[in-house]
Formats: sequence, C-alpha cells, structure tokens
Amino acid sequence: MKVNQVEMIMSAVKPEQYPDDGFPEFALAGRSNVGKSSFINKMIGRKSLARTSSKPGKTQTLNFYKIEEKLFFVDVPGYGYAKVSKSEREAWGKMIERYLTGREQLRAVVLIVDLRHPPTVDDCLMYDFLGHYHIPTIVIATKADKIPKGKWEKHKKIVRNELNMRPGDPLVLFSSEKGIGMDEAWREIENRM
Ligand SMILES: Nc1nc2c(ncn2[C@@H]2O[C@H](COP(=O)(O)OP(=O)(O)OP(=O)(O)O)[C@@H](O)[C@H]2O)c(=O)[nH]1
Ligand SMILES: [Mg+2]
Repeated sequence: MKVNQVEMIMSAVKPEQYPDDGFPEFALAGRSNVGKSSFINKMIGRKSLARTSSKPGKTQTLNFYKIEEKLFFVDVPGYGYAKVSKSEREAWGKMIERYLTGREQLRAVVLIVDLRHPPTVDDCLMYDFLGHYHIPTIVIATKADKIPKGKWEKHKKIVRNELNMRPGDPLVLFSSEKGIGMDEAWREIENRM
C-alpha cells in the first residue's frame, strides 16, 4: 500500500478512549525495544510519527494511527522491560489484555521479534496467548539488516521452530533500517482487512 495520509488519533488506556471509526485494526506486539514503533514508521513512510527510542519502554499507551481512512495501526507498549514497577506492569498487562481479547475491530496482531536472537520466553507466551484467543498473527522478524543475507533462512527457521508456529501463520523477514520485507508485510496485512 502506498500511504499518503496518516493521523495519530488517540492515546488510549481504556476502551472508552478507543476510536469509534470502525476501521480494521492491526496491533503491534513484541518485546520492549524490538522495533515496533520503527516498523509502523517504515510501513507508513514517516521517519518519526510513532515515537522510537534506543531506550526501552518508550511506548506506554495504546496509540492509534489512522492510515488512509482505511485501517489503524495500534502501537502497544512492549513486554519484558525490567525497569517498571510491578504495579505498573500489571496495569499495562490488563490494558493490553483487555484490548487484545475484547476488540471487535482487531483483525490481526503483528508480533515483532528480533531476527538476530531466538525468540524469548515472553515472545513464546505472547504467541501462545494469541493462538489461545484465536487472534490471527503475523510474525515479523526485524533487524534483518544486522544479519548477513546468507544466514537469513537459518535464523528464520529458528524463529519458526522456537515459537512453534502454527503452519498457516506468516513469518516475514523485515528491516526498518533498509525497508526489507515491506511489500510482503503489507500484503499480509491487506489480506486480513
Ligand atoms: N538496525 C536496525 N535497528 C532497528 C530496526 N528497527 C528498530 N531499530 C532500532 O531499535 C531501537 C528500538 O526501536 P523502537 O521502534 O523504539 O522499539 P519499540 O519496540 O517501539 O520499543 P518500545 O516502545 O520501548 O516497546 C531504536 O534504536 C531503533 O532505531 C531495524 O530494522 N534495524
Ligand atoms: Mg515503541
């Protein structure tokens, strides 16, 4: 999709604050600092609409980005960030779970993992959680620019195996730095609108 028009609509922490446009929604999930906000920026062709940071824990609310009056990307706080209090972590957990399990407009979750490393325990828990709730999942293995091309397939295989991916679920190799995998990622998203 060629994106011309994007609007940051809403930072929400509870359902009353979600937008009511009714467009299909695609939520980003993944460990803190893995590159969720960078993925959104690359896909919509904006350098820094979704705020990114080299420090984990940048995104703290559900941030809705409206694309072309057609769909929303929902940027979600990452998991596995140690430097938040237990009560804060629980509050985030509730906020995210409520959105993921209760949102009718949610078409799929885009689960971002790091191609360089095997998925973490939290990655596996998130993938299983999504399967348990029958939420369609597109797995994106990002930071491919940090791995030589000759090793891409090997690393992809590790991701697929470690997550124990369901056979029909797509795994897309990606780089927000280099734009690798953008067309394939858009195809998987548009297929689910
Ligand atoms: N080399 C490379 N760096 C990347 C890529 N994607 C993200 N990064 C870097 O990784 C860091 C974290 O990126 P973010 O997009 O802020 O990560 P996030 O998942 O949104 O993080 P939180 O909001 O804290 O959960 C930044 O320094 C990015 O520049 C990529 O494809 N390649
Ligand atoms: Mg972020």
